[in-house]
Amino acid sequence: MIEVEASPQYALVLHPVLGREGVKHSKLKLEEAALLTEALGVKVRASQSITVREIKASNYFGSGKIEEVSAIIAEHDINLVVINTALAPIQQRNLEEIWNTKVVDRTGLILEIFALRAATKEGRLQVELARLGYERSRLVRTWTHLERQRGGQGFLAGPGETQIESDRRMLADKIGKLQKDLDQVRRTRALQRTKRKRAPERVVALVGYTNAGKSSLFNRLTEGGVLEKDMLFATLDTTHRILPLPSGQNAVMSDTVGFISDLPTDLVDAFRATLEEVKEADLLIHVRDMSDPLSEQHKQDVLQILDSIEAGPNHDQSMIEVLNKVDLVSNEFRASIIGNSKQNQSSFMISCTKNIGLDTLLDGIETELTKSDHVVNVTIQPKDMQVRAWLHQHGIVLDEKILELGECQMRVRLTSVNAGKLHTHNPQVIN
Ligand SMILES: Nc1nc2c(ncn2[C@@H]2O[C@H](COP(=O)(O)OP(=O)(O)OP(=O)(O)O)[C@@H](O)[C@H]2O)c(=O)[nH]1
Ligand SMILES: [Mg+2]
Repeated sequence: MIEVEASPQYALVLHPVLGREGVKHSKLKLEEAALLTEALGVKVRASQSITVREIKASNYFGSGKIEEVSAIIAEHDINLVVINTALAPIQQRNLEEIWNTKVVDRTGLILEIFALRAATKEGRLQVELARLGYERSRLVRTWTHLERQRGGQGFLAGPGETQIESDRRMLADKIGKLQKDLDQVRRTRALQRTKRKRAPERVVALVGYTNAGKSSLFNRLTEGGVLEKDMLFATLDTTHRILPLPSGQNAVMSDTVGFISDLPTDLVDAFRATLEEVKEADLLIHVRDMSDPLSEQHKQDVLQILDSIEAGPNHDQSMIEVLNKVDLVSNEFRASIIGNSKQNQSSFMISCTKNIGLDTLLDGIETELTKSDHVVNVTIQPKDMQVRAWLHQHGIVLDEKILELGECQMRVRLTSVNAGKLHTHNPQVIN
């Protein structure tokens, strides 16, 4: 059998600089776009920031810039141009025609990466739904002038698939069916979540910008087994593992998809169910990459996304900040971080690779989780045994003894909400 090699993808990455974006900032954003492109398994042949004085409705760039880019495309055999902004469908299509290459904007790029990474059924359905939502606005697009370059179900796939999608009604049907499948998968997930909620273990969810080190921390603190890689969006699907706490008790930790600035709304919507988990966690751990020059801006991006899903400190959810990768920062910078974190008790400096600060962080997690807990001593009469079952379900039983007459004595750790419920509904059992 003769194997036909797919033609290689050589990408040109462009970061449009509008207004007064600083040189340093645009350089970093360009680097991020190049990393995103590489996360697709595409080779970046050239990359550059490109000043845009006025956005043109039809082609985005003015004719001079378009010619400059044409020259780069010819010089480097480029067959994919990534433009690090959101393009209107018409702009994208016109540029594809002028340059005779594929053109992908930032949203398309992120969706494509998600399509590649999604491994679970829910993940795949969510990405597919987001992709169709994005494609719906681009139905007029024609791919026929572009040869098929890669298989798979992503955007860079060939014309066969997109031709089908050019039928609006079929697309609507497809979206409807996907939505139904997704609802089914989500019902199962909600059920699992309810089960987890009923379990006494608290849930600690890792959140943060992509590549901050969430999975690395997850693997250090739990049995792990999650992929940690220097690649944007290495993790897409959520994983749960037992998190052993210093006192010997257990919590559950979840590792999930990372955030990025300008996360496409279609994607945030599609991943709402995954993000629900974040929202319902007892504690969030915001992992930050302190070696990243845009760390502060990424922090703001993460807080904003959390806000948009009604999670995080602005929504009464406890959160710890973890300053990761301190092994990579200068001594001066580290000293300044220490200075700042002294003022902020819920901030921990760590390095996953050098094993720095992990024990202190674990203590901090336990303290935060049990901060508002109440330890209650109870004696339950045989007629009240349903209270015993409730306590086992909702609390952490620290000690339990059955007395001769069948009474049950217990010492139980309860969240303040559950302690309140016990006081209201079964005050007779409290010693
Ligand atoms: N030097 C250094 N590298 C680290 C540290 N923690 C994580 N890394 C590296 O950073 C890269 C990204 O780590 P991950 O744990 O995959 O990051 P993530 O936040 O899960 O990223 P996504 O799943 O892609 O959102 C990997 O190459 C890690 O080895 C650290 O403390 N120091
Ligand atoms: Mg990860």
